[in-house]
Amino acid sequence: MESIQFIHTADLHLGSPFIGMKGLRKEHWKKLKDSTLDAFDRLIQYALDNKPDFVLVVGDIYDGEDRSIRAQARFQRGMQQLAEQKIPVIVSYGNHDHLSGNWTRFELPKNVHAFDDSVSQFRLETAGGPVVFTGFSYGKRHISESVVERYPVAQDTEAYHIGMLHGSLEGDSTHAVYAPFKKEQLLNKQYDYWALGHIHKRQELHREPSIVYPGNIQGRYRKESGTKGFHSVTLSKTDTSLEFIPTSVVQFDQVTISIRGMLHMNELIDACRKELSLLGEAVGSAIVDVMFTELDRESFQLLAEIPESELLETLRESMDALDQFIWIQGIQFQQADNEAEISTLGITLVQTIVGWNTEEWKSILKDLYRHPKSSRFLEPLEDQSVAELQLAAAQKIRRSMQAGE
Ligand SMILES: [Mn+2]
Repeated sequence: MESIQFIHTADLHLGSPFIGMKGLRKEHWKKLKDSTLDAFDRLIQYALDNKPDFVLVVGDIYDGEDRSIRAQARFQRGMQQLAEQKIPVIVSYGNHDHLSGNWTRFELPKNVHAFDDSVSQFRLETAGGPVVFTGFSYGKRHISESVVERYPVAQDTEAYHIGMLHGSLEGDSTHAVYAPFKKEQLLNKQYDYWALGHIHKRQELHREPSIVYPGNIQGRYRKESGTKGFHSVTLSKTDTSLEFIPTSVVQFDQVTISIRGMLHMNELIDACRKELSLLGEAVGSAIVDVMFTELDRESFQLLAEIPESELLETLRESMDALDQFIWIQGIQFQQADNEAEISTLGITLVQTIVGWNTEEWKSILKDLYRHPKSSRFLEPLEDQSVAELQLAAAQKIRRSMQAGE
């Protein structure tokens, strides 16, 4: 038996609304708004150019249960293009595009096999040999029970066995836990490859056999940073090779810039512009958080009288002169190690904020989260974002309450 070649993608989140990003310039906003759809087109173009044996899409094709028709039309068109080249597609739907959602339906072409809501198998003959896929689609939004036990152990050793599973590793609480599994449970099935979805960060949980999250194809906010894409996989009975193919149209990222000893604003602006245009050359369009580090006495004096919002707007305007889409989303400051003293009131404030636990943050923010209009737009308040909030608040206080200023 030779080898098979296929595309493994997941979490396309077509039609993501990019809530909270509306300060962007008009043309940049359009590019960001269409970025999930355009990243998907890059994937389709790669498939048309490279003609894999098949394409796997492991859940969350759409961002919302309502599946915008624009996103569906784009997906439909991509599937049609693959159909014309006789490239099969195997789809399982995830928590974001489960089968009970309320949406206008499109009929997908015959090259697409979509799993229904019970675990089942689908067999495909390819030039490299027969392949048996096992998977299921989410029938509803939340599947908190383990589903993997319903996957049969591989029997036919002549065929390649591929498991498709949209879910999370048991004990991984960084994302909502869906269809939890243990690595050993997957390995016990004797499959040749596990194509996972749900976690948006690209990672390989195991090799021989490979258990893989390809991550999403386009970042949606600052936490989904770095280049995003899918995997092109070559699988034989003895070997697996993964090639990462980038697709992201706009990259979320963080840049650190030292401002030690800076006395003049033009130095700071120049340093910022230089770093960001380098990033732009490397990755194309980007939305960045800038962390100014090594804030010392000189640079502190430079910044002391300037409201942060004005500094941010000035930096954004200075980036407009560049012929690139680089949007500064936010700025932060980190002090030099020999941190200047802050006033006693400042210390008390910082200690109070740092002392709040997640429950206290939730109680402080409860009115906002319970508000019928605002709550729809808020991400759940997780421990990690609480830590980020605490850090940002403490930095702001430190910066504006230094002793003797
Ligand atoms: Mn997802």
